[in-house]
Amino acid sequence: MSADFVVVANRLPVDRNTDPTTGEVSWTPSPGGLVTALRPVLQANDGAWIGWPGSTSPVTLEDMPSAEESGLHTIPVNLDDEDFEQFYEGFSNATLWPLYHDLIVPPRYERTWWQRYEQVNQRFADTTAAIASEGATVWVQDYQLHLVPGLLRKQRGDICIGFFLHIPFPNAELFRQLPWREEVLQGTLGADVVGFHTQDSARNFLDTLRALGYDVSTDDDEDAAEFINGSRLPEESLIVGRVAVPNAQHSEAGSTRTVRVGVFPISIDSAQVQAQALAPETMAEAHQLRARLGSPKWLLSGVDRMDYTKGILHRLLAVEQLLDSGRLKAEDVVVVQVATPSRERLEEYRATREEVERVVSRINGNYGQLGRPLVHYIHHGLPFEEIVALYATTDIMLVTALKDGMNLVAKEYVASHSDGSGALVLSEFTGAATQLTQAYMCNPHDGESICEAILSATSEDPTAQRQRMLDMWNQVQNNDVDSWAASFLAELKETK
Ligand code: GDG
Repeated sequence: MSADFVVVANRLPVDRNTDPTTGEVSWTPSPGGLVTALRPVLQANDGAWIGWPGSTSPVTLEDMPSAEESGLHTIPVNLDDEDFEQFYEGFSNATLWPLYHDLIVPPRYERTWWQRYEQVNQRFADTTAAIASEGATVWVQDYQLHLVPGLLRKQRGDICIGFFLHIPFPNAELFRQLPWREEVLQGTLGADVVGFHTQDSARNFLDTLRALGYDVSTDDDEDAAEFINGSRLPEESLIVGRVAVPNAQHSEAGSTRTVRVGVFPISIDSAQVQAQALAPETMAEAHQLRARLGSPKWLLSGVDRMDYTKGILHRLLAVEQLLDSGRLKAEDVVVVQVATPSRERLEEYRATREEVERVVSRINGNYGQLGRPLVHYIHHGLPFEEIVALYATTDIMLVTALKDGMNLVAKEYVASHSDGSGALVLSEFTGAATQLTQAYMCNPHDGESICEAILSATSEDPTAQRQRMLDMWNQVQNNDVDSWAASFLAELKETK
């Protein structure tokens, strides 16, 4: 097949299931904001999604669900065990992830991982080059695929390429640690439009390029501030800088191509999450859940992947500090922490889990009663319906990431409280903090700051608190994932 619009992402939006007794293979859609937003564009343009099916057993195109079954064409790129270890766990998640999240744990620089990253990126680029029709639009997603835009442009000068980074881009000093910094930048600059969640990330990217001698120009920053506060139409995308790069397509010396660098804060399917939260079944489930948790005065919750960037330990220590100091009474509080398993073979992730579990058990040991733990901790995924019921009944949502590209949990919580109930404690180090400015902000590196944000949420005048939530709902409602995708794609179209 050939497609006019191609999304390239590390993972396909479908999960492969093998029946343990019959060995029969089936596929279930893995719904996410990205696929929801892009499905209409994919369908209107006979589009395709290229990605890894999620298992290291090889999958052929014939094994994939038909477009009728899954609602879109899915094209597999296989990873074997070594690819998984070196490209995915290694270079993507033990080199780039910690480097881009400001060295919360030290990044590891391994030449074999880098070589594997190059090879796997080449495989993604080759698959894309074979699928994309003449003049197609290709949208490459995230840090696992930095080299794809450059590799693709070498093969296919006719196509229009976008690249979006879902995680933060670090400052120039940090990024320069990466032994393969030039290659990563050059790969990314194969795109026509490079997008980030925040101005900070976009500026870091441009500063890095400037420091390394690239020809960078930047736009008016005042416009940028206006957009972030939501006063501009979301369709008006925001380009904050331009980079002139040599144009390999033209033989004349000095011919250049312009790469636009912009801010496109991702969002959620706001109306869908709101509708789900307001559905009678969800309301009933939320009610029952609260009763099962002992109908506490204050229900505080966290929902995260078990990742050291999310500050799960920091929020639990803050709750413990509030209990120890008597500022919160154990009989008034219940905490729910859902921490879904993530990257469990990496040592830092195992250590994070152990630390979190130690503190959960210490708090419960000190403050729980028989049949009434203070912290309810779940280390497995829950159906999204249950997550929304939890959001709906939560009085204070704790989003205390040490560093986060955006953080969709914060937006999902706001969309589950469109009536103005609830309160959001939000780390200033999330992308979401640039948009949800009415949250109770905290600096998660300072335990006392988290404590104060929680106490403010328990004590502020209810009318003021309601206004905060309504303002944030207004922001999330008017800037949903559709407008995010539309603004990026409109920018990309303009470069054609
Ligand atoms: C990366 C960036 C950026 C969580 N537990 C369960 C569950 N979830 C869902 C949430 C939410 C999603 O997972 C998590 O999204 P985040 O944005 O909070 O975080 P990352 O996974 O780290 O995402 C991040 C994002 O990319 C998008 O660009 O915002 O900064 O790090 O949707 O609801 N869903 C279900 N069960 C769970 O137990 N069903």
